Order: sequence, then structure tokens, then C-alpha cells
Amino acid sequence: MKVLLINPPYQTFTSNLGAGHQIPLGLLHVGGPLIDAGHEVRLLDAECRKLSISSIVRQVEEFSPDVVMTGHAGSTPAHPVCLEMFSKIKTAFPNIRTIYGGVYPTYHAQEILADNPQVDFLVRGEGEVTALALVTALANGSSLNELGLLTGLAFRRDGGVLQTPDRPVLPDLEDFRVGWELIEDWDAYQCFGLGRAAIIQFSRGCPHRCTYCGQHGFWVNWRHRNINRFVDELEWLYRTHDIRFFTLADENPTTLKPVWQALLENISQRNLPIHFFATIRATDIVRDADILPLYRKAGLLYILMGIDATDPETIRHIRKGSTTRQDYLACQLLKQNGIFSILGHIVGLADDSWDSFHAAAQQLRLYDGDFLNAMYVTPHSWTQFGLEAQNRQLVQPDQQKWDYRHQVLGQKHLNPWQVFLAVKWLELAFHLHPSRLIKMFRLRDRFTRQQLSWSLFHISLVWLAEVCEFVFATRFET
Ligand code: B12
Ligand code: SF4
Repeated sequence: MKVLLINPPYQTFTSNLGAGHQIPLGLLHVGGPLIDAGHEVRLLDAECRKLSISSIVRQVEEFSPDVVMTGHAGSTPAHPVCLEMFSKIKTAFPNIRTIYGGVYPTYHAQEILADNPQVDFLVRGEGEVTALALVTALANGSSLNELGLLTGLAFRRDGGVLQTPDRPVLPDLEDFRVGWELIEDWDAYQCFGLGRAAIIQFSRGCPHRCTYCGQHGFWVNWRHRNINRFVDELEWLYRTHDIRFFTLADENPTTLKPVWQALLENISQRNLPIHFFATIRATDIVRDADILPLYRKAGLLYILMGIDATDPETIRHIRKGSTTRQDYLACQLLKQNGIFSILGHIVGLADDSWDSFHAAAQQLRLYDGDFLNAMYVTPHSWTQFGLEAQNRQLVQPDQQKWDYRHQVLGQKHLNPWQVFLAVKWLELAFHLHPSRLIKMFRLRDRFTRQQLSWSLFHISLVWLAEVCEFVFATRFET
């Protein structure tokens, strides 16, 4: 079958002006097994190429696929544009089958299929096996009754929506490969100004249960790839495609210290000129204090730590399993080891006030991390926080803005423009604090100074764009 995978034209300041566009890894994971099964697969990255929906429709006409598939990492805010794109494709080519997948569609399959005739099939959960089974069944001309025997699927049948039983997660992550050959222009994907970049996943799942996060439920249990084969793949990407920067897509790559340490040792033994970005818990950084030099030797350069809150009561309430002391220590340890820390701070977990913003600013200054990523809490329906927040006021019904960069839930003490002002002030006070700037310009190490200024410049671009967007294009429901 001819299969067209489309990365939808969902645009964000964070990719366009921030760290840079990244490969659509989820689609590559789905594409690999389809290629290996003999299907003719092509990837159209409409996000990166900034294509309009009408030009996507023209590209569909040119390739003339039997099946069009879409899904996006930012699956909630990208949902409206996915639907619009499917709608235009289906109107132009009614015989093309449309398949939708990813996190948000997994948890909203019923309503998506009931309300949107342009979506034919929805793959729930991990996509590799279900998408392959579905495309194979379509190629064989299977009936709807036969398709109903496949697990992990949802589609319309007998005037309703049928959701087949969940598919068990992949027991062995080596069973399928990533369809790297689907990337046509590696130069289009760059990160932190460090050259060609790829996202790659070593492990899936997370043993923790932070209340606002649903990733642990989606991937079910923590599993990891074969260390040697994974590092061979990194080396192959470097040698074949000159990939210099890798983002680990893992929720919690450090889950088991011996596994993580063996991975870092294997990478560092290869002596490759590559760098990494990873999301790692502060508690694991503190646990790994003795092997942090190995982190750096293996190329870990940026670590995003979801410290989430600076108030101990809130940290307890969201079940982060961390403490302010550990968050502080983790920042210090990373600094001592030449690794940049990005502090993920969530606004709106509790009821914020001017005082709470002021306290957060002081605490974040004390931690002395390198960058701040302030995000707005977002009540995803499949999380415990989503359930708890059901009675809170919704100030942003536009789903395209449920991207952590826009306020979604109302606050008791501050109205939306006050919250926005407070967040922008927090970001400004953190990044442009005079003592921080002086330290940066005094740095002797050229590479570190370059990275800090590159990131600061791009953070400023996003900051300015968000201020303009707020003034000219953001409306709240109050
Ligand atoms: C790497 C990453 C990024 C990278 C790269 C994104 C990219 N272009 O791929 C960067 C840093 C750019 C990024 C940005 C954003 N991200 Co991000 N990101 C991640 C991260 C860490 C990993 C995603 C990933 O690659 N997973 C691995 C792949 C293999 O999994 P997957 O995409 O889910 O795909 C599997 C299944 O879902 C399914 N599937 C997926 N698509 C499809 C399609 C079809 C047809 C089928 C059949 C199946 C299928 O099959 C795949 C294989 O099993 C996750 C957190 C996490 N650890 O999961 C957050 C995450 C995906 N990001 C998120 C968000 C919100 C964003 C932003 C919108 C934030 C912002 N405002 O800037 C932007 C989006 C910008 C953009 N243009 O991409 C949220 C999404 C929440 C939601 N449900 O909506 C997540 C889950 C973080 C979180 N904990 O909430 N992100
Ligand atoms: S926020 Fe991170 S540590 Fe917490 S449950 Fe989600 S993936 Fe795990």
C-alpha cells in the first residue's frame, strides 16, 4: 500500500524561534515497520516546511496514497489542525483512508470518531504493531468485522464507535526499527545551534505518578532498549547523517541506575563528538552525584528537570517525590559538572498570587539553574490533576492553546493578564538578572559562553513573540 505520513502543520514559537524544529519521531516509529513489511511509505513534514493545508492537499494528490496517517508530539494543541487537514484531504480524495494516532487521540477516541467523519481509523496507544496490522488488513481487503478483531483500534461500525480491547505494550523495543530513511533533509532539523539533530528513545514509561502527568499510563510499564544496539544506532546516525545533537525522548531514562550507567559508559567509550538533551528528575541527579562526570563525558549537555513547584506543600500534593533541598542540590551538582540545567516550573498548580510568584522567583534564583521553562498547568483529561481540576474555571477553551505556553485554568487571586504579567516578569527576572549576566560574560570557556548566549537569544525571541501574541491575539473566557 502507498502510505503518506504527515507531520501536521502545527506551528509553535518554541520550535520556530526557540530550540529549532525536531524530527517527528512518533511517525518514524510507525513508518519503520510499514517499510519493512513492503509498503511504500513517504513522510511529509508540513510543520517543518510550514506548508499550508492546500499545499498539503496538492502533495497528497501528487503521491496519490491509499492511506494518510497523522499524529503529533503536542497531541492536544495539534488536534484541531490535524482534524482540519484530514477534512480537506477527505473532501478532495474521499477514497483515501485516514488513520490518526498519538496520546490525545488515544484518550478521546470515542468523541473524535463520533464527531469527525474525516477520521476513518484511530490507533490507540503505541503505534508500531497496531498501525502495521491495520494497514496490512486494509491491503488484504479485510471487512469491518475482521478489523474489529484487531486490538488497540477504534473506528465507526454499525452506526456507533467500536473500540477494540487495548493492545498489550511491546515487550521488546528491539522488535521494530525507526524509519530514519523517511527523513529527506536532515539539515532542516537542528537543536541549540549544535548542528543536525535527532530525537531518539532509549526507554518508555515511568515508575512515578506525578498527578498532572499521564505519560506513565500511556506507556504502561518502564522498558528499555538493548544498550549496545541503541548506542550502535547513535553511532550510525552520527557517521551516516552527521547527527551531532540528540534529544532523548524518554520520560525517565534514569529509572534504573545500573542500566543508565551502563548506557553512559557505552556512549562515552565510543568517543563521538555528540551532545544530548534529556529530561531527568532532580532526585536522580542527586542519586547519581558520583557518576555526573560520566554524564558529561557521554555528552549530556542540557538537562530539563521538572522541579514544577517551589512550595513544599504543592510538591507533596502533586506527588513529585522530590524536595526543595533536592532540587537545589541537583542544580548545584549539574553546574559543578558543566551541564546546563533547565528548570521546568509549572504555574497554576496551586492558587497563585503576587506573593507566591515573588517567593518562586527568590527560590529559583537560589537554585541558580541555567534556564527557566515556565509552563502553565494544563488539565489533561487522562491525568489525576485533570479530574481534580474539573471544577476549576476554564479561561482558555481554544484547544490550540493547551500547549503549556498559555494559561488554561483561572486563578482565584489573579486574572489572566496579571498571571501573564507575573510569568513574563518571572522569566525576565530569572534570565536577565545582572549577577547572572556578569557571570556569563566573564566565562572563560568559549563553548559554554556560546551556548549560554545562543540559548538566551532564542529564549528572548520566544519571550517577545509571546508578549506580542498575548497583546494582539489572545482572548480569555472570563
Ligand atoms: C521530544 C519531545 C518534544 C520535542 C520534539 C517534538 C517532536 N517534534 O517530535 C520538542 C522539544 C520540540 C517538543 C516540543 C513540544 N512538545 Co513535547 N515532548 C517530547 C517528549 C519528551 C517525547 C515525545 C516523543 O518523541 N516520544 C516518543 C515517540 C515514539 O512517542 P509518540 O510521539 O507518542 O509516538 C508513539 C505513539 O503515540 C503513537 N503515535 C504517535 N503518532 C502517531 C500517528 C499515527 C498515525 C499512529 C498510528 C500512531 C502514532 O505511536 C508512536 C510509537 O509508539 C514528550 C514527553 C515524553 N517523554 O513522552 C513531550 C510531549 C509530547 N510534548 C508535549 C508538548 C505539549 C509539546 C509542545 C506543544 C510544547 C510547546 N508549547 O512548545 C511542543 C510542540 C512543538 C512541536 N512543534 O513539536 C506534551 C504533549 C502533551 C499532550 N498530550 O498534548 C508531552 C507529552 C510532554 C508532557 N509530559 O506533557 N517536544
Ligand atoms: S512528570 Fe516525569 S517523573 Fe512525573 S510521572 Fe510524568 S514522566 Fe514520570
